[in-house]
Amino acid sequence: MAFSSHVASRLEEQAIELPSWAFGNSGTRFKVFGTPGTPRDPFEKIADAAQVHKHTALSPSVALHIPWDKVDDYAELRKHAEDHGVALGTVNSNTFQDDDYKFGSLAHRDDRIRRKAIDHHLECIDIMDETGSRDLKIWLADGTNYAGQDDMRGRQDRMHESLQEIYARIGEGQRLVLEYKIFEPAFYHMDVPDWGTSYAQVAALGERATVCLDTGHHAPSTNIEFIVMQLLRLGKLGSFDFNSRNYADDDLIVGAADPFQLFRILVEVIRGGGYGKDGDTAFMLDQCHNIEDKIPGQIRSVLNVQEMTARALLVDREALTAAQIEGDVLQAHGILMDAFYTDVRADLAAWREERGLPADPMQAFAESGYLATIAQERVGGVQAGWGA
Ligand code: LRH
Ligand code: MN
Repeated sequence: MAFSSHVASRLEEQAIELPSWAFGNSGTRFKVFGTPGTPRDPFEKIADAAQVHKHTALSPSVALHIPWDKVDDYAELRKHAEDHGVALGTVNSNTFQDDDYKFGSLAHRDDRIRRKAIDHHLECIDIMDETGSRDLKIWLADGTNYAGQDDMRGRQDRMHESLQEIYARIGEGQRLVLEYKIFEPAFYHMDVPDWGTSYAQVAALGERATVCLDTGHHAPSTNIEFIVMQLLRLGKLGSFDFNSRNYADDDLIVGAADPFQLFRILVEVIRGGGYGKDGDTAFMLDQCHNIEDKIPGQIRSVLNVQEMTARALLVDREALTAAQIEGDVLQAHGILMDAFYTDVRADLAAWREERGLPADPMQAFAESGYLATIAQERVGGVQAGWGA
């Protein structure tokens, strides 16, 4: 049974931004593995990201991370992206790899350190003006490791002041998205540990400030779709960092560890008006392919999001609402599970072919020989990574 025209057209509204850093080398504290053909600069990262969009039409933009993607000429980088059929997306700041930020950045006690961190964010907004990016994404490693190490209240107040100065520079058509994370690299408290803190901080800034929800940044067994519902209800779910995890911030392929959770999250995104062309919630991947090939890893990821989106779009909302009003617990639950258990893979393959896309993008990319080509061409130089 093919998709209804409604579902088929809703699927065309999907756009999942790719993280430039997923195409570079990444790993753990134990080892960062290299791979033949790994990009050496942002231009090669964007060329690789464009391969994902070429085979899926799902990922029209690439997020940058500063300074990992620093270049002399952002207009040239923007043109390069456009020549490859993609756009430059979210600009991610980085105040987690400089010795000065050992005890924090925007929340730091020292005026000089806070000044430095604020100026880095103002530089990121200058870059957004050149790349045409909408979102400045701020994730702070700020926090403490031991109780009593610092005054948590004072840190919140200093962070607020710093964010206010950054927010004042956010221009027309631009947004600030503040990402939260429950722990790591701080192991006692993070200054933005949860959605409530991020919401409190962005609500105090203004309407162009929103929350970023990274699916790997919660305590185990957190009902993430409840947070999605609430942030959409409050009009503050600015963006997702999609990935999956079994234990902590594993940054694995989205949907790999818990496809049902991804489905439940997308059901709430659609129900809350955050999906598609009318939604205001950006979808981004934030993943690291430590051992698997990176481009196929990203293709698999966007296909996983597409597949669970298709299933979520199949939820019979009318019947579900009727069962909920009835208080028919098992009927209501059953209706949601029917959609989740609907195998949409063949319909998606047909949907792709109808739009001139390969029915099986993973196979099409494998047969393209692109990986062998870049492994051959990209000899010498330094493979890109987190530069930690
Ligand atoms: C922090 C984080 C953040 C990025 C980084 C690459 O864990 O999720 O979004 O800056 O990963
Ligand atoms: Mn993230």
